[in-house]
Amino acid sequence: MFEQIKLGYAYDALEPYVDQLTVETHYAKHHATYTKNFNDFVVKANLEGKTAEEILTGLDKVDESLRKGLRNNGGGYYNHNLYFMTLSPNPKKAPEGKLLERINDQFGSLESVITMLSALATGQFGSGWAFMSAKKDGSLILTSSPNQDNPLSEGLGATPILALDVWEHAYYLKYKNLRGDYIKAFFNVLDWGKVEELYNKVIA
Ligand code: MN3
Repeated sequence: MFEQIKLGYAYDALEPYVDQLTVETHYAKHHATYTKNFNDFVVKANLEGKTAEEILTGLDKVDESLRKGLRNNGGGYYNHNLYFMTLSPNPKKAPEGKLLERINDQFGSLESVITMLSALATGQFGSGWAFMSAKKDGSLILTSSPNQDNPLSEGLGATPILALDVWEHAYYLKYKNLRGDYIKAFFNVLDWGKVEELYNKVIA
């Protein structure tokens, strides 16, 4: 059984950047529903015991009638776990160590990564996500995806370590049509310490 991560903060803890009602609805309704539906599909597809990563990278092997449900709900389960675990009311404002070195080598600076991710998130037409993902060799990729897809289900050979949700349910109650303002706010509560921890796990 897959379970939602436990939130390490109260629903109102990300105010004023992400409002209480949005966090509560997003976590307790949207994420909870993806998780329930994912578990139902996992049972139907006889995939119990596999990790979410294994399922999302192996979608080509499952019965076609179950593939879309696993892709959408497995992605929804996985992406939201990543999203909620990397947000914090007391975020570390920049990574250190290997992740910072890699960012500087590949993209020049943390500011340019934030600018590029913001552009990907702004430019994602309709519902979707922007991701920073890491490959085992330490390289980073910045991408965007529609729906609940991610670099695992897209077969990019990289593990997401930062997930920026730009579905309207992630911001509409507070920011209405101003997706750009929400994206700016997201980076105010993004915990680079957690992103760094996830990066170090991928390259270990
Ligand atoms: Mn969402």
